[in-house]
Amino acid sequence: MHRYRFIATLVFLTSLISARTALAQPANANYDEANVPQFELPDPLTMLDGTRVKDPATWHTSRRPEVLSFFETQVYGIAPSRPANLSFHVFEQDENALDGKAIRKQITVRFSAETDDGPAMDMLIYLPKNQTQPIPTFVGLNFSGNHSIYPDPAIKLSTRWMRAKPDQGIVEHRATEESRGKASRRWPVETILSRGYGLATIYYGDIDPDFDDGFLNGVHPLYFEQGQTQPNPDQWGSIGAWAWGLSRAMDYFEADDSIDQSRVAVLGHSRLGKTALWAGARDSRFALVISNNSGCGGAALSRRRFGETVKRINTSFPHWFCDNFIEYNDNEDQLPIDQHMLISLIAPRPVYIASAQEDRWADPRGEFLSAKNADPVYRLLGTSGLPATEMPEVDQPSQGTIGYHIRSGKHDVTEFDWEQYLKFADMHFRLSN
Ligand code: GTR
Repeated sequence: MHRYRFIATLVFLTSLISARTALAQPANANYDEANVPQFELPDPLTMLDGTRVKDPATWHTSRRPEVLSFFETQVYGIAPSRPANLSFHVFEQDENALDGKAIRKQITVRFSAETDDGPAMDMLIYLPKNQTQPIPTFVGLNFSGNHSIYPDPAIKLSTRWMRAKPDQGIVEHRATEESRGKASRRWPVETILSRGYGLATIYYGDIDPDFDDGFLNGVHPLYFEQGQTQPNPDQWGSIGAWAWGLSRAMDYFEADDSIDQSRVAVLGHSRLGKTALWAGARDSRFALVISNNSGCGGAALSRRRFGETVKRINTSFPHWFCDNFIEYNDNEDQLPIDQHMLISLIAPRPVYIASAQEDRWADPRGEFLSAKNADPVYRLLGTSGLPATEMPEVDQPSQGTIGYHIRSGKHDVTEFDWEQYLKFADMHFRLSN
C-alpha cells in the first residue's frame, strides 16, 4: 500500500516537474543560428536624440542615466530607495566556526521599524579568521535557504516558503533538516575563505517568494501607496526586489568594519544572475559583478530570440519583470535597449559573464555578444574591456575588465566557474596569494 502511494506520488511529482519544464522550455524554442533574425543593436554610445557619446563625462552625466532609466521603466521596474527604518540585528556570531577556520555571523536585516515583524531577510556571513584588514567579500542570493549552502548545523534553518524540490529535502514548500548543505556543491565555502575572501548569502525568497501571487507577499506591499494593490507597470517586479535586497546587504556591509565595502563582488546564477547584473547596474557600490548562466533578461541579447525569449519569460514568470516589459513580447526590436547595455551600466567596474555549452536555453552566444557589445563603453572609460574579439573556445576564459567564458557542461555553477571568479577577483582586487 505504502509502496503504491510512494510510486503514485513520484509519478505525480515527476509529471508536475515535466509540466513545468515543458512550460518554461517549449520544444519549439529556436536553437538554430540560421533562424536568428536580422537585427540592429542600439548603440550604447549614441543618445536617443542621436548625439554621439565621445567622452566619459557625457557617458556618466547623460547617456548612462538615460540607459538606466530605460531598464528601470521598461524592464525591471523602478525600485524604492533605502528604507528609512532599515535595521541590522546580529542574532548569532561564532569566532570559531568551521573548526576554527572562520568567523560566522547571522544577521536579520529588517526593512521596516524595529519592532515590526514585517519583511526582513536573514544574511549568513563567513569570514576567514586572523585577518588584520577588512575582508573583500562575495555576496549572492541563494535558491534554497542559507542552511543549504554548507552543512553547518548552526546555520538557521529557513522557515520561508520555497519552490518544490522533494529531492533536496524541501517538503510542502518548507525546508527540512535534510536540506542542510544540499546546495554546497555550488558554494565552495572553504576555498573562498582560504583565498582570503568572505562570503555572504541570503535566501532570495526572504525578499520576495518566487511565485506569482500578485505581489501580496514579500517586500512589495511595504511600498504600496494608500489603496495600491500591486506595482504600477513601471514599478519593480521580483527581480527588481531581489536586486534591491542585495543593496540592503551592501548597506549592512557599510556598517560592518570587518568587511571591505570597497571590494564587494556580487554574483548570482540563472534568475539570480539576472538579479546580480541588475543589482550591479543600479548600485555602483558593488565593485565587481558576476553573472553565471543568466540568459534571457540577464546577459543574453533579447533580439536574438535564441532559446528563451522575452514573451516566453514574461509568460512563464509574470512576476519577474515590470509589466511594461510585456510590450516587447514578440516585439524585441522596439526595445530602446538590449542586454549589452545592462552590462555597460556596470562600466568601468569589472564584470564577468559566464555561459555553459549545454545551456542553450540561456543562449551562450547571445551572452558573449552582449559582453562584446558592452566593450566600447568599457574602452571609452579607459579600461581594457573584453580581450576576446571572437567567441572563445570552450573552457578558454578571456579576462580583461570584462571577463567571459563558456565552459563545458550544463546550466549550473561549478568548480571551474568559481576558479575563474576567484582569479578574476584576485586580478581586480589585487590580492596576492
Ligand atoms: C528557467 C528560466 C530561466 C532561468 C532559470 C533559473 O526556467 O526560464 O530564465 O532563470 O529558470 O533561474 O533557474
